[in-house]
Amino acid sequence: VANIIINDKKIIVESGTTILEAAQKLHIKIPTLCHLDLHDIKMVNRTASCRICVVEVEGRRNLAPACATPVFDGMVVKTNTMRAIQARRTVLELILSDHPFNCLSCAKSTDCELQVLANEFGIDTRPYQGAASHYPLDISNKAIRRDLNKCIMCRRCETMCNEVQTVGVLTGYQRGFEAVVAPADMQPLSESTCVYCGQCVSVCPTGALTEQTARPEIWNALFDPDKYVIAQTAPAIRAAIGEEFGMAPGEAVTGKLVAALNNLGFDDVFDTDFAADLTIMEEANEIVERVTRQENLPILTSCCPGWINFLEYQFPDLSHIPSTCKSPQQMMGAIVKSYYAEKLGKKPEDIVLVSVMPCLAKKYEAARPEFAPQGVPDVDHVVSTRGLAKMIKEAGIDLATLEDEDFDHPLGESTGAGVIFGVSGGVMEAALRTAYETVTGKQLAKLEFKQVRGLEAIKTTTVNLDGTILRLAITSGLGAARTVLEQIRNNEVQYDIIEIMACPGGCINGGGQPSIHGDFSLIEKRRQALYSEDEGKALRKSHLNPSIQKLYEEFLGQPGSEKAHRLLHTHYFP
Ligand code: HC0
Ligand code: SF4
Repeated sequence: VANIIINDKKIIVESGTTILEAAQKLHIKIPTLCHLDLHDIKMVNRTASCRICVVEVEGRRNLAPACATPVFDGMVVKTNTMRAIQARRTVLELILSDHPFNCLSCAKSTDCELQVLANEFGIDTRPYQGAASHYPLDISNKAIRRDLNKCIMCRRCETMCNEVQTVGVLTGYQRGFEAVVAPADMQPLSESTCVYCGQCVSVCPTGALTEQTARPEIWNALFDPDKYVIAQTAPAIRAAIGEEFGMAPGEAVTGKLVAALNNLGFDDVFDTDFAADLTIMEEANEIVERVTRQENLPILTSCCPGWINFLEYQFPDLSHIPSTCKSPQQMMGAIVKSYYAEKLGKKPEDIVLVSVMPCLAKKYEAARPEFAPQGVPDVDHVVSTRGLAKMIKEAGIDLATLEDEDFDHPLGESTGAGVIFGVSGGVMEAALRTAYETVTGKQLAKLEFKQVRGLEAIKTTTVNLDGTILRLAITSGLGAARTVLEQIRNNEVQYDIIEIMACPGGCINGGGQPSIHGDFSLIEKRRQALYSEDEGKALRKSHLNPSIQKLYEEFLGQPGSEKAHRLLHTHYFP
């Protein structure tokens, strides 16, 4: 251990601790733009590239970057001397000398870490005028917008893409003034193997990585008298959108979210949780079939478009393992544009379905050509949690003060099993609840499968379903997925069912969620919000959802029927 003193305060810390970490323990704030500590997955971006965190260490001539300097016994640190503050200001001014000053029109405005620091330092002019970068915008795809002119080389995105997700698209490129973090040969993202997980966007401190927005198209649809406009909202939205309106993290705001969507003028507000229940009906059926026949195991639960892209690029030899079920987002689309369109007496092209998703890959998924039968997309537009919060604010609605409202029916009715899809382990648990009861005809004594819960990147366990032992693996974050998929490829492990979510922790930590600015305790709070909502639901098993039962009676027949296959199943790997 090391006895140290920071700003006259004594503390004892483990040796190897950095000055920054020790200062955090003392609640002393040292600003930084590049540092990022992903506690849950034990990954740290420690590039020490921004140099904002410099401090004075007694006995040393040079200022030390707090994020990369380990403490030693007897160390005396001062974080707020004139010299340290002046050095930070100079670094900031140099960063800003090659940064566009268009904060007003930047998508990241009011949520930008560079803007906050510039404001805290009272920087209101550009003291250094030098060469300015002029890179073209990368708007090559539906999900992510890259503006290299706003990149400050913190390399957080590189850590996410290379180390956490192991996709390896974003890397340091060129040197000196020309240096940027970009795909090889400065390709646009659409020509790389980017899976659009959005984890780079989540951690970008500035407006260099943001999302593509469909807000103008959605406003146009809402004000078009000839369109019937429907919203569906993903499980994870309700656990996070309150944060954008100053509500306590982890407060589920389902009723207020529905009220806000009604206020915006949607004709119907449906719940993707309904479609999650529907997915479970089809998927539990497929699981039981494949496990009984011992065919194409493990079965990989459908859901996350990030892993679908990842599998298509990196594991084409495992094309037999994914479930053929579409994701809930796409199942909702298929049902709205068929069953519900018939009920309304409307043509599919006169209905506009808008998905509210915590995920940027969902924008890409909705635009996949296989999900536009006869050229009419099942899902027309996708807006992120952040994007919807902007629309709500734009309309002058204060979500926090709205009275709760309920989803419209029939496609707004859901069970607790649908709610927990938004967290890692949730799809597995929902599938087990239904698979058990449909196979055995018995009632589950205990609904919760706690062994599949939690934020660990890889969870493995077995469950005994009335004599059938199922071997399970649940992973979140694509690096963890790679580890398990490689073990499967090499026949080193045998699993019956696996669940993969591209984002660490699941959709609650998706690339479209409100920024957490490095505070991972928010993810745990969002996780708890969804499990509490599950606990509070009258029905907690997908097969008990009365609107799902009616949908099968009136329209689909049985799970796995020919019609269910035509509308609700798909094949990836083009
Ligand atoms: Fe998810 Fe989904 S649970 S991927 O994590 O399956 O985005 O929240 O909407 O589609 O339901 C995201 C979240 C969804 C889908 C659902 C699944
Ligand atoms: Fe890498 Fe994901 Fe960002 Fe694509 S979206 S560049 S895969 S981190």
